Amino acid sequence: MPTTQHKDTRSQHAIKLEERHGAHNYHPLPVVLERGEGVNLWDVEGKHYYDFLSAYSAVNQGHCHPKIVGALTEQAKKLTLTSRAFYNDVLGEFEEYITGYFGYDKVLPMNTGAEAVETAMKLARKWGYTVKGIPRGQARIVMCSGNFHGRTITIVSASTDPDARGDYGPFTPGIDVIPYDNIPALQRALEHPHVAAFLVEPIQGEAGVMVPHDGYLKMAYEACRERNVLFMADEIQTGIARTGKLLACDHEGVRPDVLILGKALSGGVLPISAVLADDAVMLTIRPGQHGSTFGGNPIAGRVGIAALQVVKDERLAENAAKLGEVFRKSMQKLVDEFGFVKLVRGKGLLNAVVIEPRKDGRTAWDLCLILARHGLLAKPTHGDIIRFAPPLVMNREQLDECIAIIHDSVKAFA
Ligand code: IF1
Repeated sequence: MPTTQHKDTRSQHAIKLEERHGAHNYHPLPVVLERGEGVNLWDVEGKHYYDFLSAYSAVNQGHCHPKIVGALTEQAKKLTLTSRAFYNDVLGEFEEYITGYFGYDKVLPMNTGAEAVETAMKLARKWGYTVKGIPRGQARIVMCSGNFHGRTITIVSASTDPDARGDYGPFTPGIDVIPYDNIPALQRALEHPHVAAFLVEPIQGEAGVMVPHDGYLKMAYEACRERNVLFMADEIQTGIARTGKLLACDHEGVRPDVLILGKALSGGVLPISAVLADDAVMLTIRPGQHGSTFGGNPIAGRVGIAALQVVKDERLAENAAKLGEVFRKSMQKLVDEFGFVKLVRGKGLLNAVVIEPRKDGRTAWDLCLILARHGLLAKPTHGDIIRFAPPLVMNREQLDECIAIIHDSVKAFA
């Protein structure tokens, strides 16, 4: 028998390289992407996919948006980084733009989401000691079970996910974890006089797109008001038009005391995050007390402005609201047609479908493999949940095509 010379495809090659040389802290779907444009992705073999993850909502504006990439490349040719040891001619403009856009006195720019969450937690403690009068070293921050706010040691100190937390102790003290979507539990936690802040996701993303009951955010905000506790919203995933409003808190008319943004603040071209608050809170941090080498760099400033402009110019919140309704209605039809499709939930274009694992052991992972084969990329989580979150620049025709793909894939899975 002639020996067959097995030559790896380009996909296999790329996967093997990562396996061999990269840390094994991820288990990706076996798709190797090379190019993106709007809602479209192509792999190294040239196969086309619709993106239904949007890099966890970082590319709300679509892949490689020309205005955002244009802002990036123009500024990159001129000045990339000065550090904050000096002023640069972009940062102030960005700060004016973003504070006007979201309606806050001040912004503190960082890079990743986790850094912005850490910043908010430091801000809460600082405010707690210097304004609220909490005895030094005693401040507490209330957070929710099922939360996901990033991966630093302090943030995973608040995590209830054994994978996120396991073997990373000792943990940061001063964090109280209460059940999500539970006002009595919050009220009890807030009785402690040393609570500086309540930090919450308006919809829990990682937990599987857990949408709290109507009125939860409003009641939580009021409970915080009553106790002189800062209401801090992590809108890193839910913000910037994803749920059909500029912010998920807008659905309940809640204005967080501290607003945390990341991901889509750059449209996915580089890490940009930000914490917004009014002077009474933000000015408690004085020069030298917090910072970052890259936070507020000129490229980030130009990209941030462009990314937020695109959201307004292209009416992405309205589009997310409209297409979200269509999407959930179609998924509800799947629930009615296929017994193992348990339910659909979400807001705007942040949605999840829950799949009952099959008797033969196949899970949401296997359905995602079928979806990929049919040309649609979505990510399974917790074994039985598939998150569906396309870029917000999708149009109705594309969505209809995607719904057909999902239908065919579910049928093939059944
Ligand atoms: C990964 C999940 C999403 C976030 C919220 C802060 C951060 C995130 C609400 C930290 C980050 C990510 C990180 C990403 C997977 C992802 C995720 F599956 F883990 F849950 F989006 F749903 N607050 N979310 O969702 O932001 O420091 O990463 O910039 O691979 O860990 P970051």
